[in-house]
Amino acid sequence: MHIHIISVAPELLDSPFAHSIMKRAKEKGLLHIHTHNLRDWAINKHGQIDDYQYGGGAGMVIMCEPLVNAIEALQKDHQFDEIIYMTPDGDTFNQQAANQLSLKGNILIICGHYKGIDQRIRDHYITKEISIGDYVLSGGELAAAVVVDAIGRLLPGVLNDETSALTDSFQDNLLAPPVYTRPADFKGWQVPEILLQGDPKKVADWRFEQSFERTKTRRPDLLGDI
Ligand code: 6GU
Repeated sequence: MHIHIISVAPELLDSPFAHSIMKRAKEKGLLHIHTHNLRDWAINKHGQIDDYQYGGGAGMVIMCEPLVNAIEALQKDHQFDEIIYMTPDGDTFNQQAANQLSLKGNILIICGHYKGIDQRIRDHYITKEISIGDYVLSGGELAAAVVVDAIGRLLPGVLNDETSALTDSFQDNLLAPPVYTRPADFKGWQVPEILLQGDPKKVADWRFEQSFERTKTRRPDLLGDI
């Protein structure tokens, strides 16, 4: 899968993909991340990409011209399945959205900054608008990193244990059950006996019960969807 990201601060996107599972996904050739600096399409030699908003008010707005030039330059070489704008007023991201995006081959993500991007770009180029939650970040980069991570780990072959993404919290609208590792007794705190006995059916039933109870107390809203 190829993910292109247009940003005014592409350095923010280096570290999130340089470690652990995302690093492995890239090394295996399963995930290709291409970052682009919007400033490369600035409208003048001062590097201008934003301007005051019509109607007045604080905060700069990213201009149409540099962003359209950036998008169209990339479109010459790539056929994007989605052009996504990261914005706090977008659709709230969740596991289902991650699952759907993980099936695409080529996506372009645009990170906003300041007051955002000119509405005409949203009207004419953007196919999906995503927020990662009800709070405001200073730019779309960290949100884009969250989305790319959530998508990247779903790509076939990225996780070592092919089944492990399926048992994540949210994948079946249930939170994940508690997990334990050695020792079985730590300071007198015991691992539940059923996990030590090794009866797979009993373990599966116990995990489902724990998931269900956890979801009921912590996130009853999720159970409404079952
Ligand atoms: Cl996608 N962008 C910004 N700037 N803030 C956010 C967000 C996105 N999602 C939640 N807050």
